[in-house]
Amino acid sequence: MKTLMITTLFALTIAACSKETQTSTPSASKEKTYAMTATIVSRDPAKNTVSLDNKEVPGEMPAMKMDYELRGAKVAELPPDGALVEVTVHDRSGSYYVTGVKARSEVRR
Ligand SMILES: [Cu+2]
Repeated sequence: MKTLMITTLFALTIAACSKETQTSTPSASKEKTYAMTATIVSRDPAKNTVSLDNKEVPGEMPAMKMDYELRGAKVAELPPDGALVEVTVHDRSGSYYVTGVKARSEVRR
């Protein structure tokens, strides 16, 4: 039952992002990358995924909470949960993963 719930939740978050990307030209093999500022919500060391609560990236990703696979590093090595970070999002036609997670000092404006 828990698996079903997680799967459903995952499908919903993907759908939310897909809505944004469907308007752009579909290109199955192209990978798009962009920087995103987010707060680390939680992590799953077994799957090496990290849940991020991100700020809006205009034209790419509305502000939302979403799970991402982390590549090139272990989630256990990331800054603690609650930390503000800057990540590189890799978007392969609606399939997402992140790299280059760096702690970011608060920017006051
Ligand atoms: Cu998203």
